[in-house]
Amino acid sequence: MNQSAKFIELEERYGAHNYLPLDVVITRGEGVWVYDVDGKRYLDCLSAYSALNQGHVHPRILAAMVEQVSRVTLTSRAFRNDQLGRFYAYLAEISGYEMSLPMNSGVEAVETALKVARKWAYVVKQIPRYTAEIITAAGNFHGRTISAISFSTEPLYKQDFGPFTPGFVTVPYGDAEAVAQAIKPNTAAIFVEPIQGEGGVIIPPSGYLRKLRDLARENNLLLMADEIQTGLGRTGKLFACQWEDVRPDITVIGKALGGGFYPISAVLADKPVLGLLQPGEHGSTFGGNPLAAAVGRASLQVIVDEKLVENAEKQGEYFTDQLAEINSPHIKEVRGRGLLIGVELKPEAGGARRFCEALMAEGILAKETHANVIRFAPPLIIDRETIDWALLRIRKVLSMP
Ligand code: IF1
Repeated sequence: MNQSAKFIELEERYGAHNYLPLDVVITRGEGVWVYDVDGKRYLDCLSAYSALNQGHVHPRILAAMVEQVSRVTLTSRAFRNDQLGRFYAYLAEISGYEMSLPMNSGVEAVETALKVARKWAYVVKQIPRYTAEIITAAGNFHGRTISAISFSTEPLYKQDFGPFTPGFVTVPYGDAEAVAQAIKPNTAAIFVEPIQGEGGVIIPPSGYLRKLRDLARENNLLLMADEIQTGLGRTGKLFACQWEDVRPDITVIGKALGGGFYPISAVLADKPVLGLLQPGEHGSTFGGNPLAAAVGRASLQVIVDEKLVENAEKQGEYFTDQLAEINSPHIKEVRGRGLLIGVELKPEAGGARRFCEALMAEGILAKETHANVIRFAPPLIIDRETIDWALLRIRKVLSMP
């Protein structure tokens, strides 16, 4: 029995079975590479769903973490700490938003943003209490809480988990006219992903976000973007909304904000929105702790100093172009923005999973999304030589029968 089998057996026996992972047991990561317990090396083309934009165990984030971890890790927000303010200030400087609110997981920041939008609707827009509606898009993924699954359109994520949270309407993604039709006097906000990651790397028609921005302005609504997966450089801009020069009223980030070291998320907005929260109305035991703040600031600094946004754009363009040139009978479409790339296979290709398994055998870790899309989203530190290394193997796998 190899080493892996033992660990897989333990997971299967004692853990809940809410995942079906590829059977690779990772024991070490460095940059774009991970190593399994049997010593085999793989290129990480998932980056923990974009939480590892800076690569595995980035030395600078590691140093910031170690420095802070031996000093003080948790104060609670009952007291102040000397890290949080510096994290806020740097986030404001690079994001262009006046304020932020730190949480831990992505979905907590989503919930926080939804609460803020509802409060804004009652206090500022003055719609009748508890009638607020938020417009969301079909095919969305915003996390796993009951409210987030309440407006999911994926049966797998919600069946047997009701009753659901009211106050959400869902319209087709990419269709600004459908959003316009759904706006009512009690609409508080429009909430979308600029590109749907889990939805299968779905890039909306150009002009979509711009139109939503205009609709929100004309109808006195908040435009809210979930940039948890698309933000922090992944698509070749700091935020994917910048591809259309759109600045949402609220942007939610997470994943790479923690550099892969620590769960850190945040809601970004200006004072007229985020400033509405009063002491005691919202909080989190761990949100904004000094360790998170130090790691978060270092994670952002790496993105800026190493020009990861620019590298994502450049390498992403090359990677996508090269994938699009692959002459495989299985490929239906290649689409991508920066280093968020989806290769959609034809229905008759037999599903993306078998290709991900074949890629794994070749030393590449990628994860299917939906049944027919292989997602390639390596760390943003990847270089051209490594992409060429991957392309050789991807071509081989896509040429199998
Ligand atoms: C899983 C998916 C990706 C997200 C967006 C909020 C969240 C996510 C746009 C919630 C999280 C993750 C969660 C993870 C797998 C992964 C995922 F396939 F499920 F949809 F990335 F594509 N908004 N996405 O992508 O953030 O609370 O998890 O920190 O649930 O298995 P979280």
